[in-house]
Amino acid sequence: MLCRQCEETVAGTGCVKKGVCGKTEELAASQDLLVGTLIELAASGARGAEVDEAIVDGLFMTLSNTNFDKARIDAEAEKGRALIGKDAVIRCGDILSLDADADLRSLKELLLFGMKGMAAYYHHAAILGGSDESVTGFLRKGMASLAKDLSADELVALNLECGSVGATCLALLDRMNTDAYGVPEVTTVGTGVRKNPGILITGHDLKDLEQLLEQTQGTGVDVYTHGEMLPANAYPAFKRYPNLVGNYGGAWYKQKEEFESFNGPIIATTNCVLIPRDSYKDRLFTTGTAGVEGVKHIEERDGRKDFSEVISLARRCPAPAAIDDASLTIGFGHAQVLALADRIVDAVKSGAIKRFVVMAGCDGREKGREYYTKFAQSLPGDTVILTAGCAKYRYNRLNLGDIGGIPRVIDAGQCNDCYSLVVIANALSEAFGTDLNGLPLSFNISWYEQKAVLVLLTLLSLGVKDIMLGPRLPGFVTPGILDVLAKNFGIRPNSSVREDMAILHIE
Ligand code: SF4
Ligand code: SF3
Repeated sequence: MLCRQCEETVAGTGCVKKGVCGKTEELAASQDLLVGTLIELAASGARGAEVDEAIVDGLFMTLSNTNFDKARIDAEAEKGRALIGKDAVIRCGDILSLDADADLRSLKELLLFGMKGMAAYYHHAAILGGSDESVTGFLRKGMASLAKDLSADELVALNLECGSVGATCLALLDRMNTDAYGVPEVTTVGTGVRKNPGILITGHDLKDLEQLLEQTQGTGVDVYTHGEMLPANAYPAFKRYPNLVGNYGGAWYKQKEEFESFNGPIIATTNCVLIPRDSYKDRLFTTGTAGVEGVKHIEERDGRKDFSEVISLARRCPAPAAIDDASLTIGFGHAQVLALADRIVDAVKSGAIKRFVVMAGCDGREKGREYYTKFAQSLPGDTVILTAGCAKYRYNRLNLGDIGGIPRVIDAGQCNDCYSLVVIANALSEAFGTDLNGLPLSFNISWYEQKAVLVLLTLLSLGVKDIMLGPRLPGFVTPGILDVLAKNFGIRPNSSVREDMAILHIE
């Protein structure tokens, strides 16, 4: 195997025996075959809803920390093969087979990983009834292009197109979420526990939460969010459920300890799910594209998932053990921030706010990610952090205060809500009559998986320059391609907090 799609890849170069994430060689081979099948499917010219769904779901299942169930990956590849035709010859879609030239391969990997992120976001929009042929059409074109001999220029253009279609996809998801569940409201969420038994729900799938909340009414079972489900607490449609208690724990990589102490069942709706410890394996359930071998998977039937087994298990379990009892302020989607626009503009004009720093992205388990906590702590009091994704867990308990009522951490929600950050940045550009690069706005992005790759491509397609990326640069980017990214877009790695503050014009 050779997998280097995420930030935690071994030595920053590639997992070759076993993934840091727990992916085995056998599972990696199955995932490569699935990707190869999707490339052939896209190249076959086959069309239709089933084809698009196969590409979207198949790509999402190969995203880091999403599906560790070989049988399900193999079944998905079989589905794709059947759509091509019974004589389909599938070449393996592993990274070495994509191109012989290292730089061209690197550009193809960047494209493939960006498309994995796009597939994940599109899957979420599609669950809520959203569709957009420009997204699915691009995924077919982009996947088919991986099998072609293309020049570096053609591949760079495809990557930028991926980013720009990514913006469309994120806008669609934003619309579907707010149409279904209302506009997120600024909300204070507790992290403490109550005495009832509880169910913990993690991942990004809001529809799963909706069905769980409906089905737990009157059962005496509480519901807690975990990881990327935290922002759900800000939606009006979920706030009306009295048994939605709040958020339990932190980012995905802490789940082995936190799922243990939760005591009750856990539903993993998407990434990030980890291979569980035995201590809670029998309490873990997956749904949707998520999967782990030996862990019960809840299928959807006629648009409904039946969580009765989870609820009855919860009733037999002790209440969760408290981890802490903090208050987190969330819900700063674009609607809430734009409502504050006049105050924000005034604060910038008066000098009360000197700079915004986008610190969106992913969290992860490496010690080096303490950098983001230190960076947030070291920011001067006249700086505002704009965030989305699980990266926020590195600093959302720091109580960084506010500037004249404008919080110093503006949390737009899940990584799925990155579109809000784009809307906010565009509104600032308009207010100040400058392009994005002329604003007092810096980017210090932390990445882990492939949704972050898509967001990065989206920012590049919007013309954003000088993005700082960490904690390590992608292992799939060759020195040659890095040079192109540095020269044309000013992308650079992070280093020490002090040096980076100076580079990002933070005084
Ligand atoms: Fe390694 Fe990341 Fe691939 Fe897992 S997803 S095998 S940790 S590169
Ligand atoms: Fe996090 Fe997995 Fe990327 Fe949604 S939950 S941001 S890492």
